[in-house]
Amino acid sequence: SQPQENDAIARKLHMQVTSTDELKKAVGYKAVDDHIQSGMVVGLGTGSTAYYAVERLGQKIKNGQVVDIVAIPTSTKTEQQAKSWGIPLVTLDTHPALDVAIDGADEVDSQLNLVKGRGGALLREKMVEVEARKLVIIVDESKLVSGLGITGAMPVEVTPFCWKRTMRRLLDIEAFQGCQVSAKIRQENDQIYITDNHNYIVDLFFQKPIPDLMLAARQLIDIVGVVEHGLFLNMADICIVSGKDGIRVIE
Ligand code: ABF
Repeated sequence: SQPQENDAIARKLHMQVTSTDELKKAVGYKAVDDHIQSGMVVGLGTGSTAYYAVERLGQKIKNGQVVDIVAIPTSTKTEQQAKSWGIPLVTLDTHPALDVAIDGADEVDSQLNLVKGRGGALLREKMVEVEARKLVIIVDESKLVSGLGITGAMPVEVTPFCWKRTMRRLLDIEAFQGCQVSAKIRQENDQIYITDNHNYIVDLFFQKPIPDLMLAARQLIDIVGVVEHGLFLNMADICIVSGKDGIRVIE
């Protein structure tokens, strides 16, 4: 009957949600356990996977398992979560070199090149994570791809001033020819989405993966009006991946 069927669907959905969450928690906790020691300067990522790394670090500081940690958050959201745990926070201005940063990603290729920023925090993430001696990426296996750019948006943070012109310029990038690129200004509740840095985000969509990532990265940042883009190339050192068969580490 209909109500029973609905119940079964609800149970199945609940199991899927729980299990994806468990996968995220497993990698978040492992990243902290394996890579954070007392005395470190730590970069804290943003998103539903990085959330668990912040939670684990908060727990370990609270019960004295690690001491003398200072952390740099990559978004106001993470800053709030870290504060709620009493994690001591500093900035790149006073602590320009990080021992480690831990963050999620939207896509990860076999070379550990990444698409990041679907959560909107790409600029602070990149500023913080380029300064980390070790960048640890935590994902569930759905994020692993054979070529970057096809599972969803590749975000580009742009200045609000004349953003339509910047968006048109993005569509003309030579490195995207052949990828059938399209662009959309990011919105939230029918309003243009505004980043922590008071900028906008243009989401680029591709029908085919970006063939030359280095060229694309250069041509993106060369456009006046582009603040930063979501291609994180040659930055990740380690990727911790969880899937139904357990956890594995790619280096
Ligand atoms: C951050 O959070 C972003 O760079 C990326 O967009 C997002 C991934 O979020 P989640 O872990 O929730 O999928 O890491």
